[in-house]
Amino acid sequence: SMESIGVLMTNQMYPYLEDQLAKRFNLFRLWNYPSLSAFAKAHANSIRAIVGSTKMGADATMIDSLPKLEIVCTFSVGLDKIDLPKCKQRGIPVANTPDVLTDDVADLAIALALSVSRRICVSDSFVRNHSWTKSPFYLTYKFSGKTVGIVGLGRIGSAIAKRAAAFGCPISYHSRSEKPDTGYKYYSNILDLASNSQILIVACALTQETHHIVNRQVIDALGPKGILINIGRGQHVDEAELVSALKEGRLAGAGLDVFENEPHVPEELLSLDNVVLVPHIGSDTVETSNAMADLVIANLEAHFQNKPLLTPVT
Ligand code: 8YV
Repeated sequence: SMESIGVLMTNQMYPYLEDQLAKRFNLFRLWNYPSLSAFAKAHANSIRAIVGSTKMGADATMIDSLPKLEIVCTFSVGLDKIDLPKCKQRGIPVANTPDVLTDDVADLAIALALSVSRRICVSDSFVRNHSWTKSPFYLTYKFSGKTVGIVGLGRIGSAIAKRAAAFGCPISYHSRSEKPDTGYKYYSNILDLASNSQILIVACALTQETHHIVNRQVIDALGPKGILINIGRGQHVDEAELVSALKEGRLAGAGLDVFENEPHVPEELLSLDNVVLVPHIGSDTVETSNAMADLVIANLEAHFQNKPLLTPVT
């Protein structure tokens, strides 16, 4: 039985995951304590595992304050909130939740591209506020056949490419290196990708190299008819530059699941009708959240049974 093993959850994520962790382990909830240091003072030596999320992962301070820490799991595919070099230095394995969320995040990217192009949200309001009885809705733009540029052709980027290809969209991508046998056009420079795309979709991991990878130059290369979709991380995009480009008509529209300072969204975006804004819901379906939670549990159990992790981060 693993009931005596201390596991620290960094914040409230998903009730099913919390229930399952509480059933199997000695679960500690960091949010019930006034601070990390107050928690560590009382329980540091009890904690052998951290379960983190995109809201709060495991930074160097947290890792350093838990001397018995053996494993870090994150309820996310993204690893940007985990100090990986620190984990490596301490010999602490890390597990995330790849694959199970790929379809949902790719679906949302396409949904945002369609919603921005076809003005789904604005036209829904148009019906609800009775505007339709006064005039027809204005014309929108096609999504099918538009050239789609994908930043990051990993699991999620590839799933987006496959979907967009089914809409007849020619696909290009940018990543650190060219991938073999994709059938998609590769650009080693994101500016060239943006110049040759009508819709640019950000789907890479957040690292030092990809912070603000979409800057003013990239936005201007995408141009006044271009649409930006971001299902990666808010920090991939220089948000202030995005806002001014949208306001000044230097970019046609944007569909955003992620923001630089979540849950805060720049006030100026809220009044723009050429943007679709959703609250970081890429993987938030019942099916996928359950699968992610089960994967977190399975990784923890594997670790404490001295078995290989299911989804180790290497
Ligand atoms: C969140 C995500 O984990 O996996 C990621 O990296 O950003 C999302 O899937 C999800 O919203 C649960 O917090």
